[in-house]
Amino acid sequence: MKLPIFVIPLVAVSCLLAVLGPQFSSDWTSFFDNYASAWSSVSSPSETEDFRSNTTAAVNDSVSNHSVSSPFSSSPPPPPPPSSSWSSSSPPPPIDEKQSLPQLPNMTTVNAVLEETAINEGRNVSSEGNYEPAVVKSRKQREFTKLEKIEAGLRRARAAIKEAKFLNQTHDPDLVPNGPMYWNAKAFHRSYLEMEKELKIFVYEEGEPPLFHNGPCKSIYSTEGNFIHAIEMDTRFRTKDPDKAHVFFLPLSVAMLVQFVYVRDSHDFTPIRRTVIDYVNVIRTKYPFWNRTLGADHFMLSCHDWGPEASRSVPHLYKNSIRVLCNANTSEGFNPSKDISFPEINLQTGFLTGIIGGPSPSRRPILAFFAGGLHGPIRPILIQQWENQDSDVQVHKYLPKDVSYIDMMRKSKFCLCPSGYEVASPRIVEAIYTGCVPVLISDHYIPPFSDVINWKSFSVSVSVKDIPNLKTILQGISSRQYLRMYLRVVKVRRHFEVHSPPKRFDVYHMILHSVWLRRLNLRVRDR
Ligand SMILES: *[C@@H]1O[C@H](CO)[C@@H](O)[C@H](O)[C@H]1NC(C)=O
Ligand SMILES: *[C@@H]1O[C@H](CO)[C@@H](O)[C@H](O)[C@H]1NC(C)=O
Ligand SMILES: *[C@@H]1O[C@H](CO)[C@@H](O)[C@H](O)[C@H]1NC(C)=O
Ligand SMILES: *[C@@H]1O[C@H](CO)[C@@H](O)[C@H](O)[C@H]1NC(C)=O
Ligand SMILES: *[C@@H]1O[C@H](CO)[C@@H](O)[C@H](O)[C@H]1NC(C)=O
Ligand SMILES: *[C@@H]1O[C@H](CO)[C@@H](O)[C@H](O)[C@H]1NC(C)=O
Ligand SMILES: *[C@@H]1O[C@H](CO)[C@@H](O)[C@H](O)[C@H]1NC(C)=O
Ligand SMILES: *[C@H]1O[C@H](CO)[C@@H](O)[C@H](O)[C@H]1NC(C)=O
Repeated sequence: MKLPIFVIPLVAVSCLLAVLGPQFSSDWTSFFDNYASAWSSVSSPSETEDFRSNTTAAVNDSVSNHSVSSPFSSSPPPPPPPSSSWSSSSPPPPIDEKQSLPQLPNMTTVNAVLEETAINEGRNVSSEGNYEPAVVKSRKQREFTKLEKIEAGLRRARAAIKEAKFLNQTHDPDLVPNGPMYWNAKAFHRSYLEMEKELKIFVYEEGEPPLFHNGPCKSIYSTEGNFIHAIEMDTRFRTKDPDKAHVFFLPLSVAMLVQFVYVRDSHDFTPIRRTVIDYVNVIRTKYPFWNRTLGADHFMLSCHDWGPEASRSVPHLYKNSIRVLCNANTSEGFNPSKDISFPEINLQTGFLTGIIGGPSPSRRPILAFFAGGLHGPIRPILIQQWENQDSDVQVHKYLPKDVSYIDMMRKSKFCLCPSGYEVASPRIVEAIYTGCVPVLISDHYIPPFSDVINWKSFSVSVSVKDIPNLKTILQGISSRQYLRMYLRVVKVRRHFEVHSPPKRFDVYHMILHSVWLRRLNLRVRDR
């Protein structure tokens, strides 16, 4: 089946409007509730290390019954996930192997942004080694100086970031980052300011809603729609001139592909795969930019469990492009030096109203709290060990109807965030919103913004084998240490907040910053 890609003018849309008309806008939640989507410690900080992201921790969390893990609703959980012929455990559908994958030059990690060589050079990327028609070459001649200008700006930015640690911090009316939550607060701040000065993103206009330029803004996948809408409306970072762009955004929504293209219960990924392939074919035929880097300065995003799978449709997209994914499972090809962990935020109403905030530690009588379905292999262990065992460690499958999930979080010092069916869990951000220190129980998970923030400073990682010792571990954290963590949770909260329009340092800008850092690691040149 060939799915046509229509080229139409961009429709400006906003998450807070009923974009799709009444039949969808009012039914988001129920759609996502009914749709059983799912088959789906960081090192101690060192003052001199920057943008560290060596995360040893992990969470293979997933949520098949998304409404269950969706604490903001008391709706009953949806049906169990279908078993799948192409789940993560089974091999992905065959991909087009016709084109070989030229190996990109050495990948500099984000960590290395501030290292000497990386600063000066970045990662060289060009399409060399790829057959290039002469026509394209002569056209590229014209772009050369524009690209050079862009690269010169990036070189200057790298130098400024590198220097930041020796300078006094710049005044900033909104936030002067500091504290152990940041691997290097000065470098982050400088990098953020450089991003504001430099970063330009080109959003391909090809494709039409609802599959493109659109995405869910409520539900568990809300970050997908919120980001897409925010960047479409962006006047600061978005450029209409692709020759001025540092990065190129493929505005497709995997959640929408699953809703509109995937045949429910078919277990057939082909329609989604074809749509992604067609889209990349359109943009790489029409524009010179994809071929120039084989996708390395292009990014896509998905909060849907199938995001990684969708990216596999096009080998260069999977291997070269920046993938912003909630399902940031390093065992499934998530590469923290080029990919970006996307926070999963369950916005039932589309707004933060009533979600943010919680009492001080002294008014949190419960030591630890969890409620949710028995998804994946970790939660059954947790439930078996702790359900109804101990009033300090409150572990529940489901809360009684009259008990508010969010209030339980507010009454708890620690919120347990165990894996479900896949790695990302909305609980982590919910804990941060409510001032509850997150406890990550996970494998192969890279938490969001690990390139900038040190999760170890405001969260606890507990391995699966230590689940029986949960209480001892948490009680072993002194009240002074707990207070520090709590205050840091409150401080990092702003980086996870969703605003419309976006505000500086909020989740939208943090994602842009992660994209910016990945781009700083590239040096694009023409032949
Ligand atoms: C983190 O990375 C640094 C440098 O790469 C290394 O020295 C340190 O041991 C790492 N820590 C962990 C916990 O892996
Ligand atoms: C992460 O990926 C590995 C490898 O595919 C898989 O075994 C594991 O279940 C995944 N984690 C989750 C939580 O899905
Ligand atoms: C790639 O990096 C490794 C380790 O940093 C280095 O040994 C190797 O020479 C590099 N390869 C190229 C082609 O630069
Ligand atoms: C990138 O290319 C330039 C010039 O072609 C070269 O001098 C530099 O060493 C390369 N950098 C890396 C990281 O490969
Ligand atoms: C940094 O601030 C201190 C005190 O405010 C001042 O003495 C010093 O000269 C400043 N350094 C730089 C490099 O601006
Ligand atoms: C990019 O390369 C593909 C073949 O790899 C080619 O079909 C396409 O026309 C190229 N795009 C441009 C704009 O030249
Ligand atoms: C997490 O991944 C590991 C390794 O792939 C696997 O053994 C474990 O069962 C997974 N846990 C969950 C909760 O999926
Ligand atoms: C998922 O939710 C539905 C209700 O929407 C419920 O009937 C079903 O039992 C739940 N499944 C699991 C595995 O929790």
